Amino acid sequence: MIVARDIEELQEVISGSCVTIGNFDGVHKGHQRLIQLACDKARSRDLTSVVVTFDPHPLTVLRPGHTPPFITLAEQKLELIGAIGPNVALVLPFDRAMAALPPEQFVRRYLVDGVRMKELVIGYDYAMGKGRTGNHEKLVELGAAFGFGVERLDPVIIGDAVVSSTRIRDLIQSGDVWGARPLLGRFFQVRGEVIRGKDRGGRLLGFPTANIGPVDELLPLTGIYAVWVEVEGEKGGEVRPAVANIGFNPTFGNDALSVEVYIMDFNRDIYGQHIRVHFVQRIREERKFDSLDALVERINRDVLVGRRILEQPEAQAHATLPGADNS
Ligand code: RBF
Ligand code: MG
Repeated sequence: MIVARDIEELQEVISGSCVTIGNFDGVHKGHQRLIQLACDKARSRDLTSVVVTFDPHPLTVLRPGHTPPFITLAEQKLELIGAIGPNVALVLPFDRAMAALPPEQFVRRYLVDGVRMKELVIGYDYAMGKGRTGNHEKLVELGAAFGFGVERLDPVIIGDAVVSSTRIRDLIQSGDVWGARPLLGRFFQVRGEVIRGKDRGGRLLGFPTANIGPVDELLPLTGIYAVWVEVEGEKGGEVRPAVANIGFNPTFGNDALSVEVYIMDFNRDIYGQHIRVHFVQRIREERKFDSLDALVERINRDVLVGRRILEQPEAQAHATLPGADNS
């Protein structure tokens, strides 16, 4: 997949394209189907498949300070899109000027002149441009004028409701990471660098934890989770069974929020390394314990429960593959 950030890079190489466009936060089952269809359609018409998306996410420009936390940051989003197999990802830098473009101008500049679009595939609720005036009807009209076809897909329904980024965010923020999995087609993942924590997990409790540095994306509800951890740079992207705690460590008088993982059967120093945490299932909420012994005893049990969860076949499938379809 070629990743381009402006249309000049592409004009020489594309003679006709099938495009899909969106913010694609989470690259969920609905997005996956859209992108897959754009790829299939491109192949059958001898067109270049192009996924158009934006960075930063338009909401950070349109509603600064009021954006939801995102399910995927730019880097993971591109990995997930790339795994589906389009020829090109066009990542347009979104700013106020772009936001102010009427749909006809956006379509002409970026899609028709930019990537020579012949076919456009959009989601059921897609609308572009100022005031979302570039809806399906408008795009069909523009297609007639500029010479491209428009196909609108039905929503993907899982468990009686439409798959949407908002629904997935709600599930994750309520701790139901297991429920989010079929909608994502993979486990919800958080990435970060291992930073120094309070250094009391190993010393005091016998459970050293890797604390993850400032996490910019969405975080699950506080609590204890069964997770898979990938340590960057390990051969073959090995995944390790682990339990995570997202919380304030109330037993020690409420620190700042921390995200930490106790990796089972592991004793390497991984400070400064990047890790990926795949959230499989929530085990319990964080509590204040009356003694260190009581906390240690409970963590021991969490590890056993975590192991048991991770042994389930559905908890294992393809946990390492960024684009994997685990549903
Ligand atoms: N700290 C708490 O105060 N309450 C808890 O319920 C709690 N549960 C934990 C469960 C696991 C699996 C792990 C790894 C840690 C947990 N901790 C909990 C966090 C513990 O306080 C922390 O690891 C040490 O304070 C070191 O930072
Ligand atoms: Mg720690």
